[in-house]
Amino acid sequence: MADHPREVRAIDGAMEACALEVADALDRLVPSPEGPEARVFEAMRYALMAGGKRFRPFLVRESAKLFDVHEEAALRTGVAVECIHTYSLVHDDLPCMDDDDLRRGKPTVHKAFDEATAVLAGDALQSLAFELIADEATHEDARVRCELTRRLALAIGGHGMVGGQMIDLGSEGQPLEMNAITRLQQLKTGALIAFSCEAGGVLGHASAAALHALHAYAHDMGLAFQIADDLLDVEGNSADLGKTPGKDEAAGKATFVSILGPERARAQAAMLAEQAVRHLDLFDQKADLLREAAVFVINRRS
Ligand code: GRG
Repeated sequence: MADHPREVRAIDGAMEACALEVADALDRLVPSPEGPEARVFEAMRYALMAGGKRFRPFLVRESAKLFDVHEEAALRTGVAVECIHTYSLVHDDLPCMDDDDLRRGKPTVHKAFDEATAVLAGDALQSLAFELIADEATHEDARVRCELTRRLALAIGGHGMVGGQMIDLGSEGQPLEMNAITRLQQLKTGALIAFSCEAGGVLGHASAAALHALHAYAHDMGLAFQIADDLLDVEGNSADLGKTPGKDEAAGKATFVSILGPERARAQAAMLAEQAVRHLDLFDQKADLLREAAVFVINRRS
């Protein structure tokens, strides 16, 4: 897929605006450190406020726009997803998992605080996400809040993100095949990306056909995102990435790039991005930023 500089600039601006809104909302919705338990909130805020692209809240916001969802509903749901994503990064960086010192350009939470605090901060970020989604301020319809809760729990549990992480931890030094890597990545990173894309539809009482289209879009775009991540791990630098590159190879992990090689991996990511865009055909121009997001994920540098 061709890279259109003008369109990429459009999404860059939209993502920047979204990231600022998310930062404000995080500041408003995440409790301030107070009392004897203050340290866990300090660690949560440290991890959340370290930046990041806020790509998942952006997906919630753009999918919600398709169904004219109230902005605050989308923002609160996006903040919940960012809390889950940040919890997964905090736990993934722990010595018992990926053992990383750098995340989003800053010392990881267990380095800046300590391991026990990092575990607890991740746990509390997960709880906070569900607290936000279950709150009436997110949506007046309790069935919508239940459906979001159910879908989020599925996306991040043993048959979702945690399951993917389990397979990943067990696969170091194992010669995984394409199908196995695809499933691992669909669970580890794809499921939360899919939740983010579908959440706007759930908030907006979307039809089954619209939800199906968003799921198909997220499936292909999520895999393209992961292939780009694998390429960045090989070709990126820690200044752009804000994390240590080369970890997959050092850990002997099979990735899309180790199996396909960089050129075929790049071609596969471009094919998936084009396919993702086609799944949005039933939506009008309101889906244009989602269309651009599929191109953004394969051209990103961090
Ligand atoms: C510990 C339960 C548990 C799960 C961890 C998602 C995950 C599972 C680990 C993260 C490891 C990793 C680097 C995966 C690659 C894809 C990914 C999630 C990249 C980081 O997401 P970005 O690029 O990061 O959206 P920012 O910092 O921009 O938010």
